[in-house]
Amino acid sequence: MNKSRSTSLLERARQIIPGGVNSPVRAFRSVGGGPLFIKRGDGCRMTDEDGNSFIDYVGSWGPLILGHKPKCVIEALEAVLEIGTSFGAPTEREIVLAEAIRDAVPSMEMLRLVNSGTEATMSALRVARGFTGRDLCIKFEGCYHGHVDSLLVKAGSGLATFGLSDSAGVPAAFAATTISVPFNNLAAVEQAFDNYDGQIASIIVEPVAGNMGCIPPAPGFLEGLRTLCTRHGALLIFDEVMTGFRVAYGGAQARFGVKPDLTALGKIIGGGLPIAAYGGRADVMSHVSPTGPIYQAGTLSGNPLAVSAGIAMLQYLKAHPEVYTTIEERTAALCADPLPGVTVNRVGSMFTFFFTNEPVFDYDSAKKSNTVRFGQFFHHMLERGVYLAPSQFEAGFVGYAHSAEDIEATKQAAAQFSA
Ligand code: KE4
Repeated sequence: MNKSRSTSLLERARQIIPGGVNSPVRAFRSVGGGPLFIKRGDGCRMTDEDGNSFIDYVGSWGPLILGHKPKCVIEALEAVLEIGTSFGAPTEREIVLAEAIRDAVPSMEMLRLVNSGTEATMSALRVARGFTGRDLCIKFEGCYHGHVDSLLVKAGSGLATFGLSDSAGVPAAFAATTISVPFNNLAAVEQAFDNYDGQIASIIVEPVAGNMGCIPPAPGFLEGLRTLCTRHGALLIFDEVMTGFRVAYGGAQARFGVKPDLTALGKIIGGGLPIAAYGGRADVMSHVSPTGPIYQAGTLSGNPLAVSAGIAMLQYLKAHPEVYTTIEERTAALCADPLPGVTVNRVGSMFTFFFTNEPVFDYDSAKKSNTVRFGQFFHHMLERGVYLAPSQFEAGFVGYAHSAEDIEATKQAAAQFSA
């Protein structure tokens, strides 16, 4: 595969952008080799600067549930350009999008639009602290909620003790406000509440983990978190930036029937444009400035460009429920009959091929995967025109633009790999 233009562009990019990328996972560091520089996307395909074409299972890390350049979004963007891109003042469109989100996710009685998933989770965390008057938060090892200082932590020494900074530049004091426990481990959560009862403002969880690879909630796990939060007066935050409008029109909370107090959304609600949202119980959100003492703001929050794309996306998904049945069927087909030595986890249209024979139910079990073999598989597939997420610890996504033929071609390419 000719990569000469990507290679030269990477050298040029590295001179001015750290690692040549605007987000670390794009650098292919965990699979080896250099990233491909993409020229365009069309439907389920991307074409790189050397003219190589790929079936794309990253989909911009989740937003592109309808594939690249869906007609509904492009038409909405073309239309809104007539009136402008940003005003820094309220517009009717923001109400329309907020109402569409609440219609799909009724637990979000009130919400605020922001510009990234990180902003959404950071704000939800602050709201939980401001509402409860407590400082601590419980998160789960392997779950990622954006680059929020206090959430860039790795598990502390004990099972349910304070986190340790997992990034340079994060003060230990910030990390110490987060208790990191194993995903799918309710006993560890109960232990944390016992250790720090009355001090825990929230639990934040990816209801389906996607950032250590795809890991479903164990039966009763989400229900258990709901019970514990209610019992201890903490707020349950579902980080649905990835699962929102992905695993169901109403997100994981609809699919699993568990109602959080706050939800963070992103990715799909922007239709590929930068937009996110956080929200939940009206009695909680009414504490957000200017109606309450919890401050949160954003210059481009609710800008008409991104909001118009989001409205078009959500209106399409609401009007076409067949999107969900189709992508679920296509992903099930893709994940059927895995290679020897591969464990497949799937929820709806998000999936991960773990290179391990063991079940994968938390971060420790995910880390048993053979990341070298995954890297070899990744490049094997890339050479055959299939673009997977460039890390064992990421989820892949099937969108409505992936045809049955694309799925079959992908399976044929995988079948040629000697596990
Ligand atoms: P952003 O700030 O990247 O918009 O969203 C952060 C975020 C929050 N919550 C969840 C559950 C997420 O998956 C993310 C971002 N996901 C990663 C993919 N693993 C984005 C890819 C990247 O970092 O470049």
